[in-house]
Amino acid sequence: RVAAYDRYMTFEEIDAHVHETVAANPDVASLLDLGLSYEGRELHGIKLSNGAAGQKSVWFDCAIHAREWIAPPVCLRIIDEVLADPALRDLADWYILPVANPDGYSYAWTDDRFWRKTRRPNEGSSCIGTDPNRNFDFLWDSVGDFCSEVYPGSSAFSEPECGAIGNFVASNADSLVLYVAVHSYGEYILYPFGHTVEPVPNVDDLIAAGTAAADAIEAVAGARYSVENSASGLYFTYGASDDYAYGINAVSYSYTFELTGGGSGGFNPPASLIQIVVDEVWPGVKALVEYTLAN
Ligand code: 0X9
Ligand code: ZN
Repeated sequence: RVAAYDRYMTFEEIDAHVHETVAANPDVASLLDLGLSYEGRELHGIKLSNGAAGQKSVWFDCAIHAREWIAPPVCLRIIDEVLADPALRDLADWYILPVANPDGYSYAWTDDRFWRKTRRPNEGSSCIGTDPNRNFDFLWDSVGDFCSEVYPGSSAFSEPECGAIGNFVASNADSLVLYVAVHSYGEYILYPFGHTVEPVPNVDDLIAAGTAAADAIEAVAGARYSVENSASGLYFTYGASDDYAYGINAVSYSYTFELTGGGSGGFNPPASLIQIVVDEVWPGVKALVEYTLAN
């Protein structure tokens, strides 16, 4: 059962799709159950595996930022591809979380198309939510006020969505090789860290693997994505998910994909772009996984 790529899917549709996909493919797919969001929505993804013991694993999450609707289709496309190709399941076990911030994603459908944060109220303020990509427990820093779009929360992992991902990543460090957070926008493949431009020890490997992904995208879509250090390519950050996964040594390869923008402000690409984006990004994902598992 293939997802829709000609329109955006609601959280309920995506969640139903996840459950149907697991039910229809019991031999290779199982539910990735990370618990509940603040408002009680399911943090449900999919594990795809050949069932062999001792496999390495790779992680993808999408839409930890509520308004980045172009991201979940990329996660769903990864699921389609890995279901269809046993060789991909022989490479690694795949963990894919299509909507990492379901409360925010749902609010972006019902109330505010450009909502970014979680939906947990902040005590003593009328401004709601925390930037989940500043809430991870690696160099978490209490900067900014409640109303800031990058408010990091009252403490590291104050947000259940972030704690759930962080806990999974930390407790699967033995098998995990690659962590990818899928965001929009800007057409970047970003590698750690966000708090310093100082090169990390395996920066050459990070750049080589990221470049393999960018080259695979270029082969189908032309030169588009640039491979950059988060801090120098974008801006300085603390407490981001990719830096957490890398910083606690859960993975040796960690990235943020910033997909294509388009439409108002870049966060609202027309639905006609979905198919194009998933078609061009998948070869990059495949190349990245092949590279990181071989090195
Ligand atoms: O600022 C972010 O969280 C990401 N950009 S977005 O426009 N999607 O909000 C970039 C995060 C990159 N990773 C790190 N800075 N560690
Ligand atoms: Zn984002």
